[in-house]
Order: sequence, then C-alpha cells, then structure tokens
Amino acid sequence: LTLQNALRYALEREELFLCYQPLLEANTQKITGVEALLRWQHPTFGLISPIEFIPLAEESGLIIPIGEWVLETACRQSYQWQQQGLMPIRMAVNLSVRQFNQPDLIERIVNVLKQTGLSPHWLKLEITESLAMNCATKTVQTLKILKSLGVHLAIDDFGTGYSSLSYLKQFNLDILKIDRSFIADMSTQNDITLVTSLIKMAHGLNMQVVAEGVETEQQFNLLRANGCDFVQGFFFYKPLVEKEMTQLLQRCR
Ligand code: G
Ligand code: G
Ligand code: MN
Ligand code: NA
Repeated sequence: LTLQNALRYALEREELFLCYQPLLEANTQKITGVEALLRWQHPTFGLISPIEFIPLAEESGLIIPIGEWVLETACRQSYQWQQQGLMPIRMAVNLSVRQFNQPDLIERIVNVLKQTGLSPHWLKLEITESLAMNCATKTVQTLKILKSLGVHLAIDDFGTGYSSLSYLKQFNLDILKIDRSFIADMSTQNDITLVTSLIKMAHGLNMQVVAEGVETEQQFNLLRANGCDFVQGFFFYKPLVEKEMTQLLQRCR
C-alpha cells in the first residue's frame, strides 16, 4: 500500500485532523490568532507530516477535497470558539498552489463562510511565494476579490521562493510572514540586517509582519525591538491539538 493510495481514504476514514499554533502580538504577547496546521494520523504508518503528503495531494488532485475539509473545519472551529464566548482570534489557513488556482475558489470560500457562520474578518488565507509568482494577472485579480470579501491575506514562507518585489506591491496583501530559516539564522549580523530590512520593506508596503519559527528569547527581543508585529514559534507555543487550544483560550478569558 503506497502513501498515495492511503491518502485517498484518509478523509473518509477521518484520519486527518488540525492542530492550531497561536500567533502573538509582539508588544503585548497577547494571542491574536492561530494557524491551522494539517496532520495525518495513519493506523500503520503513524503520524505523517504535511511536508510528505501535501505534495502527494497536490499531484493527485486530492488537495482539492482535503483543502476544502481544512478550510471548513478551521472556520467551523473558529466560529465555535466565538460561540463559546472565548476571546475572538483570527484563523489562518494555508492554501496550496493547486487550491488557489481552482476556477471556483472564491465561490468555495464564500460558501464555507456562509455554511460555518464565520465572518470573513476572522479568516486569514496564507499563500506561498511560488504561488503568487505564477500568472500574476490572474493572481492579482483573485486576491482583489478575496480582499473585497473582507478576508485577510498573508504571503507565507517569505524569502524562500522566487519573489518579485513589483508583484508584491501589486498584491496588496495584509501580512508578510518571514520564513523561519531567516529567524533561525538571526545570530549573525548579516541575518539580523536581512530580517530588519524585510520588516521595514513590509511596513513600507503597508503590510504587517509575522516572524515564524521564533524559538528563543533572544530572537523574540530582536524582532520586537525592530518593529516586528506578530510572532509565532516554539518559544511561545507548539501547534496544539483542538482540546489544548480550547483550554488555552479559556485561560485567556
Ligand atoms: O505543521 P508543519 O510544520 O508540519 O507544516 C509543514 C508544512 O505543511 C508547512 O509548509 C505548512 O505550511 C504546510 N501545511 C500545513 N497544513 C497545511 C494545510 O492545511 N494546507 C497546506 N496546503 N499546507 C499545509
Ligand atoms: O510553512 P508554514 O509557515 O505554514 O509552516 C508552519 C510550520 O512551522 C508548521 O509545521 C509548524 O509545526 C512549524 N513551526 C512552527 N513553529 C516552529 C518553530 O519555532 N520552529 C520550527 N523549527 N518549526 C516551527
Ligand atoms: Mn503557514
Ligand atoms: Na512558513
């Protein structure tokens, strides 16, 4: 049995689940959002990382139903937390390239929001650099419509792909997420310069900045001192299962 075949049944056998990793406002260290992160618990293969199975899902087209499940589950969860009177936070969902390029993407997102009751204001979509760079005209158009719905938009893993800064300007995104590889390397002056320049550039383009993969207090202090808006990483919280995340929000009341 190959992983590819097993993935075909993962949805109906309910082997997929979401973890939630908190995002904090750098100045106050208050939780303002979470990122939904997909996990696959297979009965014999064990816990499989999305790094392994997202590419398979993309190849086979399974990413469409899986991505739809992720979006719906995340939005439903977010609405549920709000209904429970917990502190309102923004839910971030990763979109893969193939998912973003679906002709009926907008319709699907509108439908999920309607079905789950979540206001678009509380949804953030994370797209990757590579996605953003192919077929720019269509991308700009799609992003514009999404933004007009009130959904927040982030460019993820920034700095790892091929970025064209002129595209970035046109995309008019809300958030730039600096890839964790830059944060990990922030012990050298060159890398500190790079990160602080990225923060300034993003602010100049009217974007807020999330640093991902923050693992140490030193990294956090440097980021905060240089105006980074939000932080995410093991120094604060690992991705949490639903029950842990709910308990954390209950403590934030
Ligand atoms: O959570 P983790 O560090 O294992 O995630 C590894 C990679 O998988 C990251 O690049 C992350 O963006 C991606 N990923 C996690 N969940 C999803 C998802 O629901 N959809 C897509 N397309 N990618 C995801
Ligand atoms: O590509 P994306 O940003 O969506 O990926 C998020 C991934 O980063 C998740 O798989 C998550 O588990 C992982 N991650 C989150 N915080 C940290 C961290 O502090 N260090 C490392 N190494 N990985 C992290
Ligand atoms: Mn992400
Ligand atoms: Na990332």
